[in-house]
Amino acid sequence: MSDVTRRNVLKAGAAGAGAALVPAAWNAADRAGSAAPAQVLAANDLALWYDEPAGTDWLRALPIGNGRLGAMVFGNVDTERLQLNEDTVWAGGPYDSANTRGAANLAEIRRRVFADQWTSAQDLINQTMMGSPGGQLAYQTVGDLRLSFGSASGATQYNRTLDLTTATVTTTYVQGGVRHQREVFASAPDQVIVLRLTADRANAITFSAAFDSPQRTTVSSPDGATIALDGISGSMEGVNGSVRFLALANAAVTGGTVSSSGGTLRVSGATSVTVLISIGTSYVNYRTVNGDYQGLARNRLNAAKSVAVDQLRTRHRADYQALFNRVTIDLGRTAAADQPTDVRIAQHASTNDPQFAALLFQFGRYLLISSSRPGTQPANLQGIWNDSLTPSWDSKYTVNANLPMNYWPADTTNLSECFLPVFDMVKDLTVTGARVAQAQYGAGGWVTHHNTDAWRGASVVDGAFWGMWQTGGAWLSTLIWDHYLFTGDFGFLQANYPALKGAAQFFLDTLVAHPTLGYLVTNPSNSPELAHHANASVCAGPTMDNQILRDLFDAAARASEVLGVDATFRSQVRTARDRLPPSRVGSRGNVQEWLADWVETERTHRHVSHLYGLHPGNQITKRGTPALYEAARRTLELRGDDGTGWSLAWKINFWARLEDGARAHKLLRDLVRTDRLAPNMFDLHPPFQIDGNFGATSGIAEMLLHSHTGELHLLPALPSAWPAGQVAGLRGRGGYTVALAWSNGQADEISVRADRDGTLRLRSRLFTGSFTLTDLTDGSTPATTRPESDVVALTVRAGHTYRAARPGVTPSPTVTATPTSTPSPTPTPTPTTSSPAPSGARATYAITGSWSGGFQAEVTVTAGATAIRGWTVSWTFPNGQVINQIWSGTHTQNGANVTVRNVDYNGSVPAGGSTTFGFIGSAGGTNNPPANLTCTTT
Ligand code: FUC
Repeated sequence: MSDVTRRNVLKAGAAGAGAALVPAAWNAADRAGSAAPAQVLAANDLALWYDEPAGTDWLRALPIGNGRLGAMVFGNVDTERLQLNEDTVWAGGPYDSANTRGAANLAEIRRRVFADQWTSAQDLINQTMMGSPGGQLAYQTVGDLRLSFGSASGATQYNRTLDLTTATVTTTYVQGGVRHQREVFASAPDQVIVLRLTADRANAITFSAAFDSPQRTTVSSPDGATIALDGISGSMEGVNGSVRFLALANAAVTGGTVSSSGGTLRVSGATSVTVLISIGTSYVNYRTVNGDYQGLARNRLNAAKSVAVDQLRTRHRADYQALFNRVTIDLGRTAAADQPTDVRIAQHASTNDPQFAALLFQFGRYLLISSSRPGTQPANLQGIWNDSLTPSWDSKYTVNANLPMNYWPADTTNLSECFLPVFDMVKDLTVTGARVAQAQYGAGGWVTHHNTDAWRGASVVDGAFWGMWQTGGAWLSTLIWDHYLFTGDFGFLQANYPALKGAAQFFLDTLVAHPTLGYLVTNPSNSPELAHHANASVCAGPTMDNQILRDLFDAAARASEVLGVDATFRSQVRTARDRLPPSRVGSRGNVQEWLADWVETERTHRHVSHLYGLHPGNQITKRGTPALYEAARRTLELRGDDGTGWSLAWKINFWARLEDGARAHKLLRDLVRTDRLAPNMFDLHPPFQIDGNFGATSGIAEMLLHSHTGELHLLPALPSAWPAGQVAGLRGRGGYTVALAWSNGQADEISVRADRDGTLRLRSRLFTGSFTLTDLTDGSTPATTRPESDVVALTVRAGHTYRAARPGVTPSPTVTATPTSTPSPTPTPTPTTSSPAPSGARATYAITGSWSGGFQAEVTVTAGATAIRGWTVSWTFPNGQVINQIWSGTHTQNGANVTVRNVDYNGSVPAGGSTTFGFIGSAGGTNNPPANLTCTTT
């Protein structure tokens, strides 16, 4: 099958294989006299709730997750179904995606592009530049755990909720005079899914439970209270399935009996039951798949079994709330919030329901916390929730829009550490992408095209029309710098600078001078997925590439300055930057999408890639580039408001940056429709794609706070639909945590906590009238300058909170409480390396990310001239640091002394090769590197 045909099949797959994720047209009628359950009111309406079970509809089931493990909870009275995921269960196995025929044909491909022979250039790309395989591999389901309770008849008082304040799904009903309750949560600290069943009459709980799966699996009963599902991921694209996994479910009962045989668990006459679900996989990293998956599953289960369920719950909540509670938002409440969640979606167009925007905002934060934690895989196209072996677009990582969008809310909504899996992935891509850079472009550095997967495929896939886009790795690398602007984490910048530098190096090596315009341009590339002439997307120097590369080169240069390294490279990068084509206004008054003033073949295409510079970038701004800014508005008018879920979500962000609250709010309402939001609030491309959820959360944050132009702009795009409200805990670049309250569409009070010393510029209409400004930390009145009528500038000090208010406004506790923040981490010292073991192997310890009270570190074991079979690394923590979670290694910690071994992971490393394990630790204050770092090998 040709690659182009293949892509068409993939597209059809959206309606075929992935059809389960496309809801049948659905509706939900107003419930007369409806009132939210007490639990929902207790959660301050931050809960999804329903008065009916999900039945067989996956898009009515409710997601839980701990970053790694995920489940969709159906809440049926007769059969509870937990559809299970583990984020490393991917089809296939390690592969090298580089196509060695590429480099030899590049000159001819470029010639054809510059000669406007685009489709013939595409033909040659399809013949010589496609990755091997020509498509990537899919994220896959583990299977289901089903609990059969018997008949549902006679059940009354049914409801189910997903409480966003506790990350718990609860199902309750009354049957036969007994009130039953099921509570399900996915614990990050204990790495298990917990299903707790209780009843208000003794000995009332009876059910049987079994696993099933579409994967190649076997089921068994390893002991009298446990069932097991042992399987292997599917083969795909000619790559054999190689991720082994073991799911275990164990039941502990009070007041009844439990037994297990033949893969079926039987609980009879219990008063309460705790079912623990543990999953281990053999995926170690993108190139190693022989981890001890059974040991991992068993160890986690055994550890959790020794913890009382109340303790599991307490630890889960504390861990989750430490993230979730950082941001509070209140946009007002109307009676619309008394209806079940599906009714609210179905009625949204005809009701005034401002609380729904707050719910959608917090749901996005919930999903990010639940699908992306330090040490896990990044959130993919479906986060971690997927019931299929052949999900739409493989449920992988699409880099030309969707993956970056997933992480837009990470820093702005104060979930900085949830971002870290992306940087781990980028680090992997610097290796696989370097291979592709070398083989296909004869270039240094690294490159990634429009998609990647668990194996870190970096080549061109799906055909030239879609895949021949060079700036995927570049875009991902800009996130390194942007993340640093929020956190000020020097150690993070230092650890990730090689990726930034390598991405820039690739373009220093591959940009070519345009034959007539003289600019340095990418060739071949495209403006994502859009034809400029019939069947031709491939071109040279599309606007999006130029904008991304300006950001990349700026980021690489500034990072090298901050780190005090690579002065020559820095000046090369700056010289190249100045030769990139500028963004231009086209003949229709729009931003030109390509170097030439072409008109797109599809006028309302979902991608609006050439406005990257408006959002997430900052090259098109109201006050900095007024002509382009107007052109951006015109571009959006020409494209129209319609689009897929993620396209609508991006447009919310665009209109917020255009400071048009009414239009941003209109787009938000467009997204809350039954064809764009499922009953369970999952965003619909359709089918389900999680980017729209994350994009919407980001968009709402962008309506309330901007920080992309060197100032904090408060309420830049407040719609009249939210006349009064409060938000606290949003983050701004520069290391600011912001809270504010408003009424009549105007800010009443603003508080800003600074992580770092510096100069703060605040823009708000508040400053056009009289106002007070106080340093709440020392009670002083800071001196200000007034560069513009609505701007104040002041010198701020690290750790101080500043409050500006209209005179007479009573301080609101939410706003004036020192907002939770990510304090500036202490500067991280350079990585520490052990002296060599007798085998010549060494261990290098580096901190790769820090946040309030915690940090992520990686230790790389590099073999010397001799191959090693196994390793042990030990060290002493000098400042009371504690390891909470570790991956690709097994650890013990006694006081300050840590030992990590490759017991559960294969630690063999060839001569000169290396392997890395990582961990998350807590650090109260100082976080100095370890003493006595040693590496011993076998
Ligand atoms: C890009 C988009 C599609 C979809 C897919 C996952 O190809 O153009 O709309 O989001 O990624």
